[in-house]
Amino acid sequence: MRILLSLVAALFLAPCAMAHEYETGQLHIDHPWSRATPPGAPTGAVYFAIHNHGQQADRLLSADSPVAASAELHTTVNKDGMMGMRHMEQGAEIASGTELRLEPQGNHLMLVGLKQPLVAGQRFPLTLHFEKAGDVNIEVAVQDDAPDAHEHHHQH
Ligand SMILES: [Cu+2]
Repeated sequence: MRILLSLVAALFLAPCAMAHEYETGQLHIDHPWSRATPPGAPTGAVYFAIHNHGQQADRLLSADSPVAASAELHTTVNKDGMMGMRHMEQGAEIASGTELRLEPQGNHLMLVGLKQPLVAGQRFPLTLHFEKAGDVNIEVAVQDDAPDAHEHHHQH
């Protein structure tokens, strides 16, 4: 029950449109955001950081969102000078005391088969599936540009 309550509290105590975060059990999810997409774009990407401040490792297994046919965890790889993306089929482990960062040019959650354009200023729901923490519902803020990495930790 405490997990549910703290999640609800995080939703209502985040009045700032540019910065929001979620606390669920051992995991802290910082500012999920997505870049706006042009009409007809087939894919989008979601970025956020997950910090595990618990004693046990957890694993982000998969995700889904009503705005896309599927959501895949991708890592960016440089193969012979060609940038490519690889689907992390086993998900990504978040060891105790570490952070999993999804950010431009790095790991990201790819929205495949976008059903609607992602419009700056709007939000859309996303469900993260964790091995231990279970399903966590978050909202992704759509932005024109990347949030200032230094500022958004302190905005409230
Ligand atoms: Cu990708």
